[in-house]
Amino acid sequence: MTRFRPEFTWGVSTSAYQIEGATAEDGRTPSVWDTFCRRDGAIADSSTADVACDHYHRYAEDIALMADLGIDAYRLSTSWSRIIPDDSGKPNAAGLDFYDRLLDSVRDRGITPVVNLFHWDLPQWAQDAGGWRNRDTVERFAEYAAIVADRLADRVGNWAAINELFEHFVLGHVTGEHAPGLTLPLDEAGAVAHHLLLAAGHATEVLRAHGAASIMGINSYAPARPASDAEADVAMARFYDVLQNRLFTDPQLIGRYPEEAEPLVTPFVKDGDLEVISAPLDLWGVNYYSINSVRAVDGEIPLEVVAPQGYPLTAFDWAVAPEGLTETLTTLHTRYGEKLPPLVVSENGCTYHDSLDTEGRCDDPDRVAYLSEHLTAVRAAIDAGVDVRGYYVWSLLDNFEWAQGYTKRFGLVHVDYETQKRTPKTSFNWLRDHIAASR
Ligand code: IFM
Repeated sequence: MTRFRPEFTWGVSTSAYQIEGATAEDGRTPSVWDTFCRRDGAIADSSTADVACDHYHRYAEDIALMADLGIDAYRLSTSWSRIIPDDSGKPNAAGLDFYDRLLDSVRDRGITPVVNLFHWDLPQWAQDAGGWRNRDTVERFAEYAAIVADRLADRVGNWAAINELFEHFVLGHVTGEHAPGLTLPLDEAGAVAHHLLLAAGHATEVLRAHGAASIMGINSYAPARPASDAEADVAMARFYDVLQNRLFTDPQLIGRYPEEAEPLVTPFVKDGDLEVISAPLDLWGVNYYSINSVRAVDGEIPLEVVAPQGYPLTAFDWAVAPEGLTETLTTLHTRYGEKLPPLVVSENGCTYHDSLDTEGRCDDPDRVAYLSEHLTAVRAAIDAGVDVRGYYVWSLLDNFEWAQGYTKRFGLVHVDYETQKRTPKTSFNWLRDHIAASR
């Protein structure tokens, strides 16, 4: 068993759109994902998240599972269009009431809520006004942050503004694989990147003004390896490394864009923006799943990310490479030095073809191995001098995995989407014992 200090934070992460369901209840209006799901061919199994895990109605059962798991903290996201259903900016009382009940229930179980304000579900009304290409969306986001903070700040242990800016930027606005499904040329998409960062910075100011106890940034990281020794592959791997691992992190932590990315974003930067973007944070969240292999290709997008050779793969064809987590944590530590806040692994997990056996059990030994190896990788980084304060599994429940619909299961708990029955997997019991033993 990998040992951690008793004050190490154990948690799970989820997001509103992936689990809540109730997309048309109590005044919520569509987000870009509700619209995108209705586009032909957008979602692998043509599903929607209209019901998802029905967490909106079953949250008490899900929080009971968290309590059984023995976690310290629960990272969730709030749905912007549930809280602000239209462009009048007027808050929806029923939407806020839901998060009130949710946070109270989390607290009642002795678990600290970690609230993330944006996990990719932009209200459709904001998209109709230009979405993240439009600088005004930054102001709308700050207004939303103020409304949420006003209502919930007294119960939130730790805040985040935006989850995984890189994925939302690239999948949603460059490759079009995610909502809002745009395929903008990189230089136009630069506006999206800059406005996401600016929105996170403004929201941080707003949260501070509301007395937020602790705020973290969250990005996803993956070491980028060239697919071959060919010069073009090496150059593209280097460029992809800048896009994923530095484009969003450099401005947040050191207040400037990486030189290689300046042509993309400079046209959109105004005086004072970088000061807002680099507002000090208390923690830095690292979402880690895998390493990437990158090769150069001809085409508008001159690179392709492929599964690295020689590694076991998850059901997503992502390489199981725990050493990449140690590398990510130690690289952040050396690259940003004293500018780097203490780290938490804010997402880590895997998807396999999990199913129930005839006895109704869900045995997932591959996930147990994955989690165990990645915890050892975190420990290795700590032993190398990196300040890592916590580890959150993605995710508590099997859920709506974006463009993959329900075909990918990331949960510690199996969800039967027909009946909504929750069945803790072997990995759930393994992690519960692991957490208990490390207290
Ligand atoms: O499900 C996603 C989550 O929404 C963001 N990080 C990666 C997870 C797995 O793909």
